[in-house]
Amino acid sequence: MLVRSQITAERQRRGFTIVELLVAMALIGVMASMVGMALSSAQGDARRARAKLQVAKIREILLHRWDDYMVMQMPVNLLDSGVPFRGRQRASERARIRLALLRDRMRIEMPDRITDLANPAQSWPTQAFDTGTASWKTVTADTLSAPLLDIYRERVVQTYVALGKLPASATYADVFPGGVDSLPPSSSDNDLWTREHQSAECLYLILSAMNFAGRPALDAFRPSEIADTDGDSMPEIVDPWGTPIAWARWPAGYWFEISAIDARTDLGPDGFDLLNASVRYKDTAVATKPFNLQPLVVSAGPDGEFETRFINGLDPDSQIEINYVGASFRVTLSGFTEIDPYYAYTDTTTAANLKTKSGQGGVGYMGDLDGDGYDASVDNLTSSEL
Ligand SMILES: [Ca+2]
Ligand SMILES: [Ca+2]
Ligand SMILES: [Ca+2]
Ligand SMILES: [Ca+2]
Repeated sequence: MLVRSQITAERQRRGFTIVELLVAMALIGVMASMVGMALSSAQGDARRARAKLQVAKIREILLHRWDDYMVMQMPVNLLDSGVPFRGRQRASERARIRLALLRDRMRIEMPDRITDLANPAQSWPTQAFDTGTASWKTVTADTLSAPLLDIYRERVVQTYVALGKLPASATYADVFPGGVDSLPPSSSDNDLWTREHQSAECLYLILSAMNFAGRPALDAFRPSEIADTDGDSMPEIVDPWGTPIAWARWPAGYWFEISAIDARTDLGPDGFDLLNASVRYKDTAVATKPFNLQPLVVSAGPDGEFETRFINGLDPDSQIEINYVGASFRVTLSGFTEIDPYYAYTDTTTAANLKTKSGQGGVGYMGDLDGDGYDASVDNLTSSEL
């Protein structure tokens, strides 16, 4: 019979063989990597949850303003040389002019690109059909007042004045010395505002001039969530992976992409145009009728890439950017012209085109835009999926 001390001595003498040691080390390695994977996936989950929360918060703040526009009065003035407009179509013509003014006001007050801020309220030389005289008449709409535009512009100018990049006497035009169309994409060749991340920078501007739940909207974000990632001194809200959170005011292309969706049926009619007064209804050549659009807020996700059309204002493929007041981006009929939230670059005359490759010009379109075989938008977090 072995006594306890003999067993202990036997064990001590044996020690570990090389094989045992190697197995133990391999096991420790596997366990360590399992713990590491669990930790990093927990970290990834936590980041996704945080990004979701940010996107939801921004969406809620934007929708708060969005809803105000539904009932907002517009200075519609249906007069023809001082003679009141007559005829049954009076209501729908009024609604059409109101829609044009309303969209212009939304463009200015909820900018998602620099051109929205660079172009002031437009005058809308319009015509309206008077059934009383059975003729088109030139009508006038009063000039839109958009006080927020001045606030945004002043903030941009003061940012650069404070940094000594512009003189104290500078005006908004000085931010674009070569004109807004020649704005450089990145800050390597410009020390003022740049196109890169412009939608995120516009989003920050909007939030900076807004109250939400009785407090400045920016109070809803921690200082660590605000950064200037592209070095042009215009801040952005950044997601947990350090990428600016982008947004699109009229993301019609987001819905064109999803072929299973018939936007008009599934999203309902344009909530701002209850009388179906838009030019798109009148023009039989335009198949895509307006549907209900809500703002789209997007985090690029863990890969930091959007692959979303125009969301950065930088189109990697064609370097063309939608300027909503530009003549070629509007819909026009019988001299009546309106801003077109449903604009897509190529042939927009059939709904089918908007859902295929040729329709990828729609704002908010997500997919493999750079054609490298990988769709970097699949891990994006968007407000439409909340
Ligand atoms: Ca920028
Ligand atoms: Ca910036
Ligand atoms: Ca992505
Ligand atoms: Ca790609």
